Amino acid sequence: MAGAGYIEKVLETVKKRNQAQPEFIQAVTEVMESLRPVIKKHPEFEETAILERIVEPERQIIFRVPWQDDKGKIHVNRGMRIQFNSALGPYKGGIRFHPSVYIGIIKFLGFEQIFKNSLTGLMMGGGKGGSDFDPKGKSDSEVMRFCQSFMNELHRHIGADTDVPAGDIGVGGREVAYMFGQWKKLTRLFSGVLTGKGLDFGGSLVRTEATGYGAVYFCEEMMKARKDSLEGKTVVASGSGNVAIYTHQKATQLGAKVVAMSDSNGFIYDKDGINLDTIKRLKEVDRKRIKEYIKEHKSAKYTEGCAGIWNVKCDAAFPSATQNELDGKAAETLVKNGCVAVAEGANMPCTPEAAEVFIKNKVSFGPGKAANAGGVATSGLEMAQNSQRLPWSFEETDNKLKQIMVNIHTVSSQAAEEYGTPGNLVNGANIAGFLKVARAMLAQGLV
Ligand code: NDP
Ligand code: 2IT
Repeated sequence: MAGAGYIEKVLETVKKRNQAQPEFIQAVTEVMESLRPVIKKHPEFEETAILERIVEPERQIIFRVPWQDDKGKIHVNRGMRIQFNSALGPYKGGIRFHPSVYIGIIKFLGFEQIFKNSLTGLMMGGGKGGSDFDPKGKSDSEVMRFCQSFMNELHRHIGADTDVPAGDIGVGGREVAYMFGQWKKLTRLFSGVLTGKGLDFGGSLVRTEATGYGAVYFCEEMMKARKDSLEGKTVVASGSGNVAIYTHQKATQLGAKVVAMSDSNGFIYDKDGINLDTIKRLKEVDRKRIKEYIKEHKSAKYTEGCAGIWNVKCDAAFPSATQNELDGKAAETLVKNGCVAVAEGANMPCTPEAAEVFIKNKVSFGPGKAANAGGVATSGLEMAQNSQRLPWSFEETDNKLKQIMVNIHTVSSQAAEEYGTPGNLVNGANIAGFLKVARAMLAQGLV
């Protein structure tokens, strides 16, 4: 039978080559499992070793990042950029600063990014970067010096038509701006080399809101498919960073009530709905812990430990913090409590066991590479505006974002159906994202 044993062979090599990188193996395994019917239908992908090629990054760059703290003490962090796949366009993907970063995390993120970027319909390849630098508790000057040192090496490898980084965990507008300043100084170029820039120097309206808004637009499409909507629904969104904050904002605009949010220390529950102005001030301006919220809102309760958030009863859940934050047991609790939709705002926040529980119980489940594609999609729109040297209005950009999210839901649903698992958006997103990349790789020859 065409394809028999091919997936197993590829997975075996991936496991052997990438030992001690469980997140990368997890992400690859999920995609490969989805691709079984595709490989059967398209023997040309096996003949041209598309899978062997797609799981191997085109290039991996690892570098030293030395920097001095405010007291003059020298620190050395590790920086990296994985340029995973350029079949569809320049490498594109965020940069993560978090102490847990190592090559396996950046590789899993870069791999996911290939298919996510393909789903947006824009011309973007897949990449990701980061460092084990911890921005928590650092002064602005320390963060600036770190970003400058990081760019001292990274600038050799990126460019508006080569590789275009953006933000991710620990990297927001402040860090992108510092990196952009250093890029400009080193290269004497003012170009769209990074996205998520400030609005005064080439950033796009809606990029700040885009991932959260996009996740909610995607969830609304899943609700529509169930002949329902988010209006009047109770929502839980984990995390309290960029994605969670703008998920809250859009879900609330659509008539839902967000009752729980978290950070890595614990979660807050407010039955009246969490006040977003307070969260934005605490998190975006003061950079404080979420437990401070209860000092200002007596109706709210704080619980130590972030995993407990999934015990909060809700109709829709948006895991928007980090990988593997929602396991099989948490998924069962959500199902028992009546949750009907889960949209992954974060990358791979649900374990494979959790995803299985949702799919088995007919919970509408939007995998990250589909549900959180709004961020990178709007980065793609920022690149388009930079090329045109023209800014677009909020409304125009938001409408394009919404259209892209609706389209991702449509093509993922169609692929799921066409390849034999109707309603399974994990399979659908993996297949629809893969097919475009695979066709492009095939057409471009053995490179
Ligand atoms: P932020 O840095 O703005 O916020 C991250 C949030 O998640 C914080 O509340 C943080 O809490 C929490 N968090 C981080 N690590 C952990 C952990 N190990 N355990 C528990 N909580 C944790 O990042 P973003 O909001 O930008 O990113 C969140 C997720 O969304 C990530 O998975 C990212 O890859 C994904 N994503 C982001 C996009 C974007 O455009 N920004 C686009 C698509 C996906 P604390 O402050 O305590 O660390
Ligand atoms: O995971 C992601 O898609 C992001 N962090 C956003 C990447 C981007 O280039 O905007």
